[in-house]
Amino acid sequence: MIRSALMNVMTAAAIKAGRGLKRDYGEVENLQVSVKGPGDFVTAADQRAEKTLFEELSRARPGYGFLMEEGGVVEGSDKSHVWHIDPLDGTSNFLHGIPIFAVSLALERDGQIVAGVVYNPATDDMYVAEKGQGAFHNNRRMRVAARRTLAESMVACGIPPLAGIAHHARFQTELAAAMAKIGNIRRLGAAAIDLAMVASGRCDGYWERGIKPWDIAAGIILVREAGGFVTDLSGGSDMMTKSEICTGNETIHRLLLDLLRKA
Ligand code: LIP
Repeated sequence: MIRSALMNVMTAAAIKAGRGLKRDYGEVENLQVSVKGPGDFVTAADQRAEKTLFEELSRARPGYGFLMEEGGVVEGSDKSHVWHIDPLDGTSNFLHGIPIFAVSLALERDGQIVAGVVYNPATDDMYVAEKGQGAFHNNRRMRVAARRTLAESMVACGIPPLAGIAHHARFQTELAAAMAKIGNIRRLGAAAIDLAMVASGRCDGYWERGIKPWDIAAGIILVREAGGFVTDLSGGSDMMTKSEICTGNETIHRLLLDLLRKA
């Protein structure tokens, strides 16, 4: 396990925010049958979680900046450090009572992601990584899967929602190519969880277009510290600015990237 002061701060903040989300998640079940539905309630739950994370991290590391899904950019006096915060990744799953969502937070130091935490409070799964110290799932070291062929692999993806119509045609082409080569394809609905599945060896790869920096910041270091490869869909390292990602062990990442490029 990672015993650094930084990881203690991050996991404590994630657990506190997750405690509130888990309470709210229980209420969402009851709201499914309400006429208005749980939409507004989920937005409030998302904002409560983000407020908890902002308060806890500001107290522990005064001066660090923030890039948050709900609250946007908060400039800090310490220009070397920025928190990347997604208080509730997998919002639609949460809204529909599906227990695949996470608190996702990462620390960027001098332009590099140096630590990440992905915590699913519904299942009490804590995924952590810190640069040079490895990646862990509930304190057990994680390694990416060792499979070497797409045919034997399970690969996660991001099916664009109705609102992501700009990505529909490209995804349909990619999915057709992927289905012709990959053993099993899954759509979990939360990028942070997708990346935790790759880091923990449950999924062999993952790709998605149209994701946000806060969706993937923590998961990127989970995969890298678990021995995996992460690039954008051109094979470069501009995932956060291009809002796209391709990941896996060295072989599967290369095969998946090649497949998608040719699609
Ligand atoms: C979600 C991502 C997911 C993507 C969804 C959505 P959110 O983030 O984690 O991978 O496919 O469209 O962007 O909105 O739940 O934080």
